[in-house]
Amino acid sequence: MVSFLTKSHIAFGLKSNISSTLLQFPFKHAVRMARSALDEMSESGAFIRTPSTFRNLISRDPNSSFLPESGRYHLYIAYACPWASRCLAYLKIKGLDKAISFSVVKPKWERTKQSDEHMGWVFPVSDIEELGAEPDPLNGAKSIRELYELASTNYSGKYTVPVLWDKKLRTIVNNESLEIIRMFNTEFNDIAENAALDLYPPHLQAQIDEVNEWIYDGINNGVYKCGFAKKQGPYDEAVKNLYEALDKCEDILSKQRYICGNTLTEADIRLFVTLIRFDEVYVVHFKCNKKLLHEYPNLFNYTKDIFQIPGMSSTVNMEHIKRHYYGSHPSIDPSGIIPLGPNIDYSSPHDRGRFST
Ligand SMILES: N[C@@H](CCC(=O)N[C@@H](CS)C(=O)NCC(=O)O)C(=O)O
Repeated sequence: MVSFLTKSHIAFGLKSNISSTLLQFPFKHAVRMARSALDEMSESGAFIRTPSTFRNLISRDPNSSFLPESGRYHLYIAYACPWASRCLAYLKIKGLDKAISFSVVKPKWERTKQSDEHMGWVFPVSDIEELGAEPDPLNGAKSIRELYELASTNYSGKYTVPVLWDKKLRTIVNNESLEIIRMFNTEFNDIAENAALDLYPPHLQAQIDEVNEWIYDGINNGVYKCGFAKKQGPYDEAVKNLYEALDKCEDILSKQRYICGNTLTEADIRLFVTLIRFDEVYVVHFKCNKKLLHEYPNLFNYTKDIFQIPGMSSTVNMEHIKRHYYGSHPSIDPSGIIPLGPNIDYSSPHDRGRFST
């Protein structure tokens, strides 16, 4: 049975381990949630992210409804989105891009229907309309919203990317990047070209979980809390937490190559997707300008190091990233003007080879 997470199950779902039993709930179940990130606001003016809804797990367990078959799944992403980009990064570095296809939406949000005002991710109508994006090859959908509506007739949450789509059952398997990357890490190892790479090895799991928690809160989601705060108090608090977390990373990275030691892990991929957007977008658009990334010697060189892992640079499309953020949030940037700089070259040499791996 496919699972569809309801509000009352969200707390459990977020705490549950990826390998735990599938959440078994009626598929066609309505959820009342925010329609867009711009609605995710508490009364105090703080940004509060809504949990993801489709939480099925692909598993090698023969009883699973979602077996890890080559050619069965499709990943819908936006290059702009850090959460979607971490899934794409896994596709590339695990060598899964022949087994799992992917497609990219247009960077700038547009109206998803003529009949209402919702703005969101849409597909170009042809291969030449938008460099780096393509029409939906599977369902001919005009928007990511349409995919959610195909998967559930009464869905009322946000229409987010990433979306992991099952071509066989014609539904959304999962729309939570944290779970998607864990599945990519372990469940496809019979077909992954780089099966030996384990980004969540058992002996580091406790450490990865621990750093993920404060990096998510302070940095990954922290930049959004800075940018979408509607009042000075929540902004001040978010920016303080952000820079405490960045300073902590800088300190860790002054002693070792990666965030959990001298081995690349999930924690690095999760941190990277925010760092690569920092100076180009978050500094200006989300008011994270107390200190720039390239002013942190270790964090800056670390970002280049991860960027230069084979396959990673292809997951970073800075043109899409900038056009999305500066063009899609009129409540914080009504002009939509894209700042010119700073155009940092992350492929230039770094100094991280000074640590043994
Ligand atoms: N928890 C989700 C978050 C995904 C998410 O927030 N995606 C954003 C783009 S960065 C989105 O699609 N937003 C659409 C909207 O807010 O309407 C995940 O990590 O997969």
